[in-house]
Amino acid sequence: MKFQKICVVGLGYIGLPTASTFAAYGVNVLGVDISQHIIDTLNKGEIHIHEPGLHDEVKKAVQSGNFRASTKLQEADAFIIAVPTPFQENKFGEYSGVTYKLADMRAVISAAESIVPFLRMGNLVVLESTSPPRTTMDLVAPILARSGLEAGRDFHLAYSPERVLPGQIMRELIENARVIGGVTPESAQAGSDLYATFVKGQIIQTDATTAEMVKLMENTYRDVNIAVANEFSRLADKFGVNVWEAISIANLHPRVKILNPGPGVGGHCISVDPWFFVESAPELTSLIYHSRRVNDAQPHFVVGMVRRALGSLKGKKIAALGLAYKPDVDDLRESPANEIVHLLQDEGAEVKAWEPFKPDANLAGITMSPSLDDAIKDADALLLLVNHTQFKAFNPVDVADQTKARILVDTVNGWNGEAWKSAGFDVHVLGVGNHTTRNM
Ligand code: SAJ
Repeated sequence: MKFQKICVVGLGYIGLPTASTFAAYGVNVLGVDISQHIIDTLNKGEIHIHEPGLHDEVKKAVQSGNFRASTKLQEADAFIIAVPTPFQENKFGEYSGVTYKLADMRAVISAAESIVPFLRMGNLVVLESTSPPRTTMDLVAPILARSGLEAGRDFHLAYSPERVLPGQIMRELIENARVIGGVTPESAQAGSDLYATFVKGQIIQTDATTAEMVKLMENTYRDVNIAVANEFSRLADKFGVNVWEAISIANLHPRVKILNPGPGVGGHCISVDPWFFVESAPELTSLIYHSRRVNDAQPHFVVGMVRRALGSLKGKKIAALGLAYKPDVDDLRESPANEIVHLLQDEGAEVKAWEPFKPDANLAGITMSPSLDDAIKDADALLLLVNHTQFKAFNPVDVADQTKARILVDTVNGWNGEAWKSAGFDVHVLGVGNHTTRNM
């Protein structure tokens, strides 16, 4: 199938890179979003989100005439839905005494509804938004049927999840393997034809519900594995063991690959997607549910560490270093560091946060420092929350000169503890128990 013109509905972290990449490969792309501000920004060749390489791509796409943004759809050969699927704010599910979060599918519903008037025989519609299993078949197909056309008979319908890593989206979009789940084999083929425009990785065709499950399985697998690493960190703490050493030894086993413990799991994917399984089948997802709970509780474990290092937190000055949800990104959404700052403040600590990727972030209830200097000057303790590459280059002796703090709490094993000890710091690393019981 040939695609001369496509509409991408939703111009966020996934929709915009996808739209601009299609444009770069010669497809005429109409990007659609409900925000007039986003539309105006993009049509000027500017962007509203940070992702390495994206600005250049969008600028070129606009200049070439291949990309235009609008709040209104038009007829096209294919429509891609790439809108957010967050949680519902005020509604929860309940099963056997367990409360779980519910997906808010309103953006997918209205995106599908907006396509109905423009849908024609032979078109292709692709849902990319991460969604609970069966969304394509049971939610999207019936909405599109309001056009009088039937999915799989009159037009093609497929689910194709994005699987790109924030920070490397532009490269991974092209290089990663791509799964396309069709409501029929012909729909899967049409989806493959579309993404073959730029995807260099393998394109795998399957049915829509399998593709939905694949996406959720990938992120759930990671969440469950981080949960076990986090639980190991608590056990190591209890038994006077260094979890980082123990993990590196265990990982020498040819069939073991334990992930890193840390202050918790953040971002808009891994901490969200497993709930879509729980919501769809609470009676079958005890492990997934409990892993989520373990990871969500990790910020409390960190606060316990800080309390152990500092005693009562009341009036204590803490410099929180790094607020992003993971290393080397500027995305502060759903960040465990953010939650930890709030929990410390709830116990009376005075926290100054420094995030080099967004020094002037405006976060409710958090005091941001404009510089490292300002954050650490009067601190009683330094709290390392994210393993940014630039933090690793810090010289402990220089830092010691700039702060009156002599306590360091490292939640990511980012710094060489011995060097910081030599510079006069009392060092507490997450998952490193007190070795007084060690027998060698
Ligand atoms: N984390 C740990 N320990 C680890 C690895 C990660 O605590 O060993 C934490 C990170 O610090 C962060 C969170 O987990 O807070 C998530 O980070 P991540 O790098 O694991 O993943 P995301 O959320 O940035 O991107 C994930 C990716 N999925 C997988 O690796 C299976 C990406 O490929 C997906 O496209 C993306 O979710 C998505 O959009 O779904």
